[in-house]
Amino acid sequence: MRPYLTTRSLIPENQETPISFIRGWQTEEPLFYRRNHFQYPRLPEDHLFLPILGHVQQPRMFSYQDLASMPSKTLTVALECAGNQRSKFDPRVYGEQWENGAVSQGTWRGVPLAYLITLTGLHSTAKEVVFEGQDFGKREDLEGVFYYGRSLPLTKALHPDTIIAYEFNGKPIPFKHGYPYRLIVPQWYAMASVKWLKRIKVIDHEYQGPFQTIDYQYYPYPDLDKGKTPVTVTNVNSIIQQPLPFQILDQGIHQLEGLAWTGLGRIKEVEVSVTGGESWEKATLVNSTAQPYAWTQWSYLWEVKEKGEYRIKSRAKDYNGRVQPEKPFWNRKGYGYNAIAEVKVKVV
Ligand SMILES: Nc1nc2c(c(=O)[nH]1)N[C@H]1C(S)=C(S)[C@@H](COP(=O)(O)O)O[C@H]1N2
Ligand SMILES: [Mo]
Repeated sequence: MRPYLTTRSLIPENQETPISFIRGWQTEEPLFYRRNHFQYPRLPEDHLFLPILGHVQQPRMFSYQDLASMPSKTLTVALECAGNQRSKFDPRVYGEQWENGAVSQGTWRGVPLAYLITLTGLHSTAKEVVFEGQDFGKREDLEGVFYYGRSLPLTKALHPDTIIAYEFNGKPIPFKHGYPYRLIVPQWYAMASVKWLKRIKVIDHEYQGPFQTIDYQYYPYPDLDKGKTPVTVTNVNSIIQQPLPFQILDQGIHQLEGLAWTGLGRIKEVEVSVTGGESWEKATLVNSTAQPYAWTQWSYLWEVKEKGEYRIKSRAKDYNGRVQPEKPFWNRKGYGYNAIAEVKVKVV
């Protein structure tokens, strides 16, 4: 049997990738996780035109031909949903109950937004850039209808690797992943990478859309809005792909395998414990320096002589000194889970 997506909800479609079975550099479309707040949009006739307007000197409308003829960048980027592994929070929290498959990696080609902004110019009052998707619908907590929209501060919007993508893994972006244009924001959790871009608007204040100010905020207290902070940069994280949870293994040598990624710099080290966290050994990193925004594969040869139950753990560190914690940072909406990964196995 071949691996398949696991459905968390059908309307809207939320499905996780079979991450234990993903090898190599790119997650192909059929196995790439899907995260949607609304039903898929119906694209209007003018969907190939992308306007940039607002606090710019010269509003512009870009056609597909315009974009395809401009200087482009091709980046391999691990996209992780901020709610990935939400099901592991204790006490439990509301929201899609993702296990560890709301993360995938693709190669995106597109035009740096900074390049497009050189063509429109900016007003001195410009503060944020708002990205609006074509998809819309109702929310449980507010009256009315909302488009999916997010903003970026100017510094991140104008980062040379923030791109308006029009290709995924060498082809036009698949419809479910944002055709024809998708914002790709490397290093940030994937809520920032707005699909089905409808328009881009430069504003002179802080964007107040609900996917910015209500969702994708860390709420540290169970029932208070106090102390909320926005979800932005992806935490340092790792997972164990092999062995599988509760796998039964023979005595002998086994290759432990997994992935590690971070939104700040690069992965420096992955440590593995086969003793439930008492002792740690360094794993071997594959391609840790190949692409700055891609995940790193790790492996470790484990020789097990004694029968019994084992708790295998992995812990990643990045070059910014961040390391996966023992316990996750609990927050009311369940974002940013990155506690040390664990898999229990039995050796017989
Ligand atoms: N227009 C639009 N963009 C969106 C979303 C959405 O619902 N609508 N979901 C965001 C979230 S929360 C995630 S995790 C990623 C999921 O991207 P994928 O479905 O390509 O995996 O898209 C982001 N961009
Ligand atoms: Mo997400």
